[in-house]
Amino acid sequence: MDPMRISRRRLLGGAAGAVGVAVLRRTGLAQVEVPPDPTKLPGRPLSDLGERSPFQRPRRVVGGGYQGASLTPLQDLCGIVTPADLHYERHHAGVPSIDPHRYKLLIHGMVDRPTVFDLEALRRFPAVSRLHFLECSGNGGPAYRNLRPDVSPQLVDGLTSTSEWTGVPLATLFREVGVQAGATWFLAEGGDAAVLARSIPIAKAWDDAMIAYGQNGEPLRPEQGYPARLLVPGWEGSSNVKWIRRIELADRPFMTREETSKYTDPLPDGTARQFSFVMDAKSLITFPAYPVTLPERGWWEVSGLAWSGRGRIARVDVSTDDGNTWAPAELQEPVLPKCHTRFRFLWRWDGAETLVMSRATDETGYAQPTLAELRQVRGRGTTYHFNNIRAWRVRRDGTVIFGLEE
Ligand SMILES: Nc1nc2c(c(=O)[nH]1)N[C@H]1C(S)=C(S)[C@@H](COP(=O)(O)O)O[C@H]1N2
Ligand SMILES: [Mo]
Repeated sequence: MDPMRISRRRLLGGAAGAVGVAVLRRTGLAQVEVPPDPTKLPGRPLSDLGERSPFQRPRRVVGGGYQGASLTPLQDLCGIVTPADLHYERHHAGVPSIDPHRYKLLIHGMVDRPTVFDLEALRRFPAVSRLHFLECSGNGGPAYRNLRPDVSPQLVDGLTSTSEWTGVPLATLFREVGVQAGATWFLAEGGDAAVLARSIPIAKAWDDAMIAYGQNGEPLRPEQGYPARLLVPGWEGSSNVKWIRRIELADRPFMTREETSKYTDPLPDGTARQFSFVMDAKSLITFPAYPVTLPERGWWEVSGLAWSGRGRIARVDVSTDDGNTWAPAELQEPVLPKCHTRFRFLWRWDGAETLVMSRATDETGYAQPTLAELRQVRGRGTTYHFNNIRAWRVRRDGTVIFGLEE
């Protein structure tokens, strides 16, 4: 056992925590073994490709209650960026293998100059790079269905990730082909076996949609749509069509499978919610969370992620007393629009059982609802957009489980 650990436990177990820490620093040093002389240890030689420390083995979880998905290990990440090899995946018929030299994107329909762009052509246009989250609208189903307490942040909400995306604004391509008057929607179609297709209002192209070919400083990963995908920042994952091969402009939506039988939600009043593009503000505490155990009472930093499809996160409030009182968490820079934002909150745990929760508010004033509030407007038949407040139950023995609600 680490002697530092023992002395810390013994000292902090005493009455005066602050004094304990001061004593720990001094006596701790005397007890710690001097580390081996590093000049005597041969280091690894240079390599042409880096890899993670063998002590770190973060992994996506394939499945985990979701179909055709692998989930980001949110609890293993720091900051806001998701390493590309841990970005969640969701696809309906596998990852196609596309030769970048044969890749083509056709833009046609209500345009003056129907055009086929190859990858080189796309890369010749002025590029933009932006950090944005991407989230599947089915994310958080376990939280909404409220089934079991032994779920990690990865299993609760692992269908969200943040990357720096590089590409050409769709507005640039639309100016190039000349959008005809009266065009209001476009179809985005993927080149995978699912031929996933979504209708997108043209306003999103004039706003911030892009054809992305870069992810965190390198070409897209195959799982993320290599060599190019549509990115519609802040909008539900399924509208960010990967392996994009065709865009057709029209004066109406196309009513594809993905916006009729799927990605449409029945509401309690018998109507359906369709084209629910925007991802509402949401937050998730990633520490402390199942399966960690807090080894002792005292000061802990609660940390997590907040995001909104409408813009920037304005504030995150944290409650450590079953939701009775809330206090603002610190937002860690950078706080970017439509991007994961890291929040931190210092908490002195007194050792009693309690629920720890976070509530995000975005710059439009929209605040994350409770499960009861969300259920009231969406009912129980819904299968998408679960942004209700999540809770972690910290028990007296320091174990943490997902806080199920009645
Ligand atoms: N062509 C194509 N695009 C697609 C999909 C797909 O199956 N095929 N899945 C969609 C869904 S449901 C989601 S949530 C996101 C997931 O993007 P990611 O795998 O890069 O995280 O891609 C969307 N784009
Ligand atoms: Mo999705």
